[in-house]
Amino acid sequence: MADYTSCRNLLVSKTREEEEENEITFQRYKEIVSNLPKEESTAFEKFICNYQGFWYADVHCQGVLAVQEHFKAHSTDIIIASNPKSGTTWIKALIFATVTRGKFPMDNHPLLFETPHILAPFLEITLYNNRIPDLEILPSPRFFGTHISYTSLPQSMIDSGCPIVYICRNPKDVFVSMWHFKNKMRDRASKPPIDAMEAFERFCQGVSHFGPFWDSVLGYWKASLERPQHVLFLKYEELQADPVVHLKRIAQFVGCPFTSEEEKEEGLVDEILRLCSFEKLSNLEVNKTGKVAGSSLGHEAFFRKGQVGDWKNYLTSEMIERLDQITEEKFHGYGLKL
Ligand code: PAP
Repeated sequence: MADYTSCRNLLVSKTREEEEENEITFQRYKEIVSNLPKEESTAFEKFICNYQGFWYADVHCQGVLAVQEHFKAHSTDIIIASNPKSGTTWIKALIFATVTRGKFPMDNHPLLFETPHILAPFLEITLYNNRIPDLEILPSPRFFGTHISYTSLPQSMIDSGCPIVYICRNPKDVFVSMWHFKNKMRDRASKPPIDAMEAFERFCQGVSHFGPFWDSVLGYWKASLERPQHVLFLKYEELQADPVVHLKRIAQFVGCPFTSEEEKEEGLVDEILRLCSFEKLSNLEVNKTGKVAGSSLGHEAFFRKGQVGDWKNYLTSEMIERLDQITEEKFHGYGLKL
């Protein structure tokens, strides 16, 4: 019977025919991507390309094209969207544990043995990476992650009305987290660390993976105002400050609110928050030593400090002023503060 780790089976082609079919399909995507505007990348690949106003590594852009053409949403799907380094791993774990509560004992929970990135796999990065997977084999509800901008989401996702939870984070912490992450990836590819100022300049210009950061955030912010029953907009900092309130909001939004017995007598809200805490997840064997499917990158790369305001330890006053000013200008008139 399929379980939530079945996604691992989707990451390998079963037959020679399947492999050939995928090769033909992706050859077409590669051609499209090769004709897109490009900029040199600050991560490990050579270039990032611009598609529908957003910047992607070539391989991720092929994934976006495949998702747009092939992904068929179910109304029961739960989509976890974000710009990278905004708290994706955390929110994936929280939503998975909340929605599947009662299905697994807490002392033998899938999150103790599997990374949140397999339980709620990324569409364009993991599942549609050089293949068209049969997602119908996954148990319901299906959990998917994505960094695709709201305006580029596949139409079937919008039409299905499935819940989309977006998490955003202060761009100063996003930049610092991304800078560390990219240096880890470059280290694995035997490349020297990126110059912090160069990376900063690119980020400010919007030339960052799945960016411009501000356009990603605004797209989901506007959608959450226009379709509040379909798009929930969360902030990493608010989740850190008041996790109980926000976890209950999430549960309500995805259609499985906590009963007062679950909350008060069984202490389930607190138990889920403990299970998904940075301290708990980052100390599990799977997250300390496991590797990202199909990559030499360790899961530990997704757990660094998990704090609000670490930017104070890295950014100069000029950098802070510049990022604050861009954020102020970009969000002016939209009623959004980060
Ligand atoms: P992704 O979008 O690339 O999948 P994402 O999980 O958003 O990654 O980014 C990792 C950040 O979330 C790290 O932030 P930091 O570099 O500032 O430390 C990571 O530490 C943080 N993070 C991961 N898990 C948790 C958690 N359980 N609670 C709070 N923060 C977390």
